[in-house]
Amino acid sequence: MISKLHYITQDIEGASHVQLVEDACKAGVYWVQLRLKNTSYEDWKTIAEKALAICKKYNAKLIINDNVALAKEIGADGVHVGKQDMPVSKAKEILGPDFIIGGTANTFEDVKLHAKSGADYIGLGPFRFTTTKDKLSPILGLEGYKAIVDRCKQENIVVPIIAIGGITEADVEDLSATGIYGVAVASAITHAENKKEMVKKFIKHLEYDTLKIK
Ligand code: TZP
Ligand code: MG
Repeated sequence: MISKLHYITQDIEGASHVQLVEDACKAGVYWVQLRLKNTSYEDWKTIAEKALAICKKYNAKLIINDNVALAKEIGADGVHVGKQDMPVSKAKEILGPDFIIGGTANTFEDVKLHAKSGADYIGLGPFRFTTTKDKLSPILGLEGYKAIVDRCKQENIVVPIIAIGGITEADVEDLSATGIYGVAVASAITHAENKKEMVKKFIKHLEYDTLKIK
């Protein structure tokens, strides 16, 4: 099952990606995307292996951003491919049916292509401006989500859509009303004063009845 709350790691002063993974899992997140930039394969592997051990301990899924080879080598739960990365179809060819594959989308056409290629979920965004990601695609806002989700309904596209980009817990109710399945956040959890409370708020808004909050 695809989680309704995805946590994405990010570069920050004072905490490593591994630490952020542990914090998020402790706070009650069950789905973590490890998103490293400008890191060598070997360094990324060291970090990813630690992150995977933590996720296993907490029964959380670990998704590797961009790096299909690494996801395969360490036996992560899945991979997330961006618009400039390997296509979902190619990632599927390499990883086979046992890995979760997510793809980034900004338009209905992107969503349709990923759905056709067999993506397990689609990260659709950005919702609003964020400094967490460089080279942002055009901002969608609530109207953008509504229009894309409506077209998905018309064309029977049922892949879970995860909203992303500058999302705070205060946005989740409105976003959910557009018909999206869940949300992916970095800053809102990374910089929360009390991560556990923040995760609880997200989960509450997402009506996350299937997950137990520790
Ligand atoms: N893709 C689109 S926006 C984004 C990514 C990875 C960053 C999400 O981080 P934040 O801090 O929740 O805006
Ligand atoms: Mg990418």
